[in-house]
Amino acid sequence: MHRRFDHQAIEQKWQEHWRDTSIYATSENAEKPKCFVLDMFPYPSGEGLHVGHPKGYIATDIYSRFKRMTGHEVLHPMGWDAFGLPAENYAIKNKVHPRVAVEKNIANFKSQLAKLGFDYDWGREINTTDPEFYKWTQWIFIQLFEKGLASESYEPINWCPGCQTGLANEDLEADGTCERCDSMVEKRPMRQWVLNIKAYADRMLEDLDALSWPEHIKEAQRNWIGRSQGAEIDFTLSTGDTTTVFTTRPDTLYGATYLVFAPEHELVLKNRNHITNQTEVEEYIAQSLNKKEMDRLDDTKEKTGVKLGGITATNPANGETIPVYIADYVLASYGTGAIMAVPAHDERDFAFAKKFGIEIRQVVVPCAEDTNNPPQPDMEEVQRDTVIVHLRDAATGKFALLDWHGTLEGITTAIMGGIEEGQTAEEAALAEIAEESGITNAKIVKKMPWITAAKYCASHKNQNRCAHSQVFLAEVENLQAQEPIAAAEQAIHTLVWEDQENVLSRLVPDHQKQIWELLQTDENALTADGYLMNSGEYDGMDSTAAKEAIVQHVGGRMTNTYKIRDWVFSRQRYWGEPIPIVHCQTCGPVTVPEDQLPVVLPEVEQYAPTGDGQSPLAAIDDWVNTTCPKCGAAGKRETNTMPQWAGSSWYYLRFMDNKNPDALVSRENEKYWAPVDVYVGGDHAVRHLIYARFWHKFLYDIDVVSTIEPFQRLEFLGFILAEDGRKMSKRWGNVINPDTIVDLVGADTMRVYEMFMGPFENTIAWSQDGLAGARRFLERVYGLNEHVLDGDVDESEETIRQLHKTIKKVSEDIEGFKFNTAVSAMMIFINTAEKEGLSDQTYSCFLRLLAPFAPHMAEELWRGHGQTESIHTATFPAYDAALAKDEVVTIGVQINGKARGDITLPPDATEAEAMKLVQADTSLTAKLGDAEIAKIIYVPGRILNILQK
Ligand code: ANZ
Ligand code: ZN
Repeated sequence: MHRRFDHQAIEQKWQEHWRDTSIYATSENAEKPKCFVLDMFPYPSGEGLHVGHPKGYIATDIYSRFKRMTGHEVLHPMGWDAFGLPAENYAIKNKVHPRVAVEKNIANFKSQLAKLGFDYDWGREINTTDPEFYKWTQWIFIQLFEKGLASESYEPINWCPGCQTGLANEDLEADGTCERCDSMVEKRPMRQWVLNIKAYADRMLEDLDALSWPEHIKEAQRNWIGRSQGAEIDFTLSTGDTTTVFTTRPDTLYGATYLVFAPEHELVLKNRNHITNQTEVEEYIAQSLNKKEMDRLDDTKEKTGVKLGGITATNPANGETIPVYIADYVLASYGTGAIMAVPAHDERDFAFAKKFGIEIRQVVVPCAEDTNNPPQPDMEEVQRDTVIVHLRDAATGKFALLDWHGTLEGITTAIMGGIEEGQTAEEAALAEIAEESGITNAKIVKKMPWITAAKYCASHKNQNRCAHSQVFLAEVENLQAQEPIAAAEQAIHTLVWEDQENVLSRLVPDHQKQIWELLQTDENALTADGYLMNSGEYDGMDSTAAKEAIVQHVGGRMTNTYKIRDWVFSRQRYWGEPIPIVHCQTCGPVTVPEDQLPVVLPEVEQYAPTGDGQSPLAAIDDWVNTTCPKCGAAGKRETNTMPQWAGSSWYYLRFMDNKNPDALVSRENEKYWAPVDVYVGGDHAVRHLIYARFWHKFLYDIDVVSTIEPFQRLEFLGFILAEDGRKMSKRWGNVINPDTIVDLVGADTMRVYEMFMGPFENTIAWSQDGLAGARRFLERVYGLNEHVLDGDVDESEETIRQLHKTIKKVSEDIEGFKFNTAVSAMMIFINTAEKEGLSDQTYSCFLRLLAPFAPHMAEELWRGHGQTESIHTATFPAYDAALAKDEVVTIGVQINGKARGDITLPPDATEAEAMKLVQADTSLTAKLGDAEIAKIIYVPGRILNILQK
């Protein structure tokens, strides 16, 4: 008879018991190795949790329980990121004080989390809005200020008209809208606090390599930091000023035919009296200030600009006088806000120069090596000037190609040949057409603006050649007028006419292909590397080598520039940490002394934003007016507050020592717990993870922490979508509340289901059928005691082997965050156990494997089996490697008959098990796509072939 699996009674009973016996309380226990497992702490929204939110919390719960059972002292805390716009906007909308709303929301979150049976040590709880917490956020700000990393700035910043506050670059979507409210963000000049995050850019880049983080997050961080290696070069203006440009291509300096300033550049303002077309210039400046950065960067829009009348510059490489423009495609905030424009080799400059009729001068020759006849290392290189001609028959649209014979057998080219003494390139082109095709009435249609080159070995001459080619497009109207081709020419090649679409594939070697492609796109700059031309003494030098040489020659400096901007750190809103600064007429900004921290956020009547660019705090006179901590004169408090990201930039440290009144974390506790061993969350590839790394490195520099990185390992979680495949949202009415699921099938079932859904990092839709499957599995586990053998009956060899394999698999999979395959290993185990029976001891081992996943049921069965201590403080079973050894084979997986990958499985695995592995392999599922499966051919131990409709 099956006992009824009464999840409600069981779960409630054990949750109370665990709480009463404090089995999850954490201490700094030097006897044990530590493990700090951390979730990205939530912002307690008014909506509460939906079933997607706990996915990461379930994973860390399993991981932390596993670590506890394998002998670690575990820190697995939870807290609240409760400052910031969402809390404040919610409060304004619902007409309650943000503090009251936050308290209520936290209570709700806690009750939701409690139902899931998590092992948090609530004694470590933190809340970023608690003055005892934000005291230390303010303390860090003061340290930053004192080290010169926090300062006031007056640069125009992003202003969100919806949220009525300034924002950091990180708070904007790619299209320039506010990440919170979707309003289009404007630029507004206003006083603000900024943190110099750029000072840490190099270290943040370099230290990424050693982190166990998903590669895509590291890449997102690299891109956000955006280091460009290049040089600064000084140009002299006719006004006597010197201006510095930043360039990634100093090798192209000889091709810089004009200079461009960002319209906002200070030298433009400074030199306004020299400018002869002042009105035009001022109009243009006004116009660009109104443009969004997004539009200014948009390369599909036509370039605009104005030449500065009366001002020229000198190119420091060749002494040439060049014109100076202002144009909004140059941004004031990047590099030095001024560029040397090289239209031949930069797309934006190319488009601009075409429009304004500025000289486009090629200085880099893209050069290909002929792979069929590569240059030989010991032969001398000879330069040759050549022409390459693509000839089109106007009547058929076909192109003339030459199939070569003899030593050049296998090569197919356009018509080509050398330029003789005294010949122009055009004359040479027509002469080659006549010689090689016998056509004398061809006309040149187009001369390509660029010279290209190929290096090859002319073995009959025992020399390497570097052929510089002018490229032409020619056309013939009437093919009748064809002269016989000389016998000597006929012997070395055959002329064939090819359709346009076949030309590219027919051409050999690569250089010929490149030329053809270039011919299709003559509206582009040449951005590739090569060797230099038109560059004085540097002609012929490789462009990479020429960079430093030219920079040195003109007295420039090799340097880096970064995309990452200063972190705009002030918000004109109420619900944030007050910035601990007093403004004094004589002393300027002065920090609040440490013994006066925290600067407590005062109570206000009106906490809605004022919209005039002032924080609501500015209206509270008796709070604002104070005395200067330095000189005692009258002073005014800073009324801007910190951004939402302040508290989360260091909160993980406070969990290590959350009640310490004297330090944000004691040295001993930090030494014991740091760094976070595993950090789990999604959605914060840059912002939070960049800010926290920056603050951590700063805290390292001032000797508060002992590690250079906060989060050694990061596991990125894939989200759970609603059953309809959309994001869960009130808007779509598809939100599932975890409370409902817990009432219906129990927390253990929901936990097992969410882990079994698929690979942890995948985004997967919720399925009620899947949930039912997890429940059936647990019901079978619940009845497993009926298969426990009497003490005098021996367990089968198969059960023993299966147990050890399962222990091994579950241990390794928890460590590797492969929870789905850990669950499936346990499912396979109970198949065997039900069939073969299992010993008392095996039963108790299995319960301990299950405990991290289904803590309530495991505890219930464990105690029912005569145990008096909690299963969660028991030791995780170890396996015997010899018994766990899997007899597995790797078999090929074909999709529609094509080999697409492989899976590793026992030779006797079923088709369903094989398909499960396929489903768990993202590269295979990607190849499978959505097409329905028509048939599966599975030969155990040999092959799996999936045929689709
Ligand atoms: C001359 C040049 C020649 C450039 C060439 C490129 C190619 P990344 O890679 O994004 O860092 N640049 C510099 N400052 C700029 C600014 N404030 N606004 C707009 N463009 C700016 O880009 C660096 C390149 O972007 C620099 O190198 C400069 O153009 C331009 F064949 O200098 B270059
Ligand atoms: Zn003062």
